[in-house]
Amino acid sequence: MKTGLRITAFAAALAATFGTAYGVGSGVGEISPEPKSAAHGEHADAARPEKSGGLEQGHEQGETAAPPGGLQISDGGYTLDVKTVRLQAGKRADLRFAIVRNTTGRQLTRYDREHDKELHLIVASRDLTEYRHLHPTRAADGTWSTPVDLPKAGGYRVFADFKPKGGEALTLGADLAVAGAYEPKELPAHNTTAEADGYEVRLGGDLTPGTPGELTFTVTRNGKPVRDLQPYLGAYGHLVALRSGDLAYLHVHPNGEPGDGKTRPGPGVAFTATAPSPGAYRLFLDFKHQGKVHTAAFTVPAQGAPGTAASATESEHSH
Ligand SMILES: [Cu+2]
Repeated sequence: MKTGLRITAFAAALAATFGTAYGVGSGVGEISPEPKSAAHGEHADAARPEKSGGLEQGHEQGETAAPPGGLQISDGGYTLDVKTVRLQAGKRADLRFAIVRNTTGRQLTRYDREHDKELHLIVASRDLTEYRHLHPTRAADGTWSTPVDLPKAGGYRVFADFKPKGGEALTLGADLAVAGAYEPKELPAHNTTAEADGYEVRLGGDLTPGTPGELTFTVTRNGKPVRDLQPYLGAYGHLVALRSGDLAYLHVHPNGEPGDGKTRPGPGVAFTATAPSPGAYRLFLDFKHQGKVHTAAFTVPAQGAPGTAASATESEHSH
């Protein structure tokens, strides 16, 4: 997708809505913070004419700045109720939770599927050295559960990424404690190549605060490009970016999809990403090859201090 020129043209306008999501072109594969409600509370289900297309099309320009997803346990009229708030390090156990509608106190049972699933669950350690992307099963009463085994003790964050039926996509986040001897780790150093189960993944491109940029992951094995990646969740890769320091959640998807006539099954998988702020981000790429899903992790700095770029200075005046 050659959206670069359009993106450049929009740069000044985008800067004014620093931290919000942007709609560009068809919207396929764009990356931005999770769509958020401009207004919070009871009207989460009310149709918003400017937000009709779900996760991908839900990113529109011209909205007021909203925080990235995952920072709140309750948003858009829904609350993440984690029923298992404590686990034991190294012990496999069920993680149970539900999405509760604030107005009724009832557990949500009707969802719109996104990327093949009603709900995506991400579990990450606060130090960003542990990551799980899970697809729990839902009981008829709306209680979700999935087995999880977290080898390291410490503070974790649980993210539920879902779309209530007819509503707006949301990512809610809640804390999870894993008991055991806790050894906080430093954020892994900036890297542009990562090893994952014998695969090497190379990252090209940059994260620039407030500006969409293309990130390309190239998958090789034994020095040979992998050209037969398999679709996973409707794409050739699934990328989650978490901001170091507060674990703000950016759910991102590739440019193009399998079967669109132009997207190849590797070795490159491209995304368009917008960092909501300067800082360090941890990127987790899931890809599927020969029937197995692998995860490659990267630490990526988003460069540029606030106020140094002309565009960032402009945003000061827009308040
Ligand atoms: Cu998922």
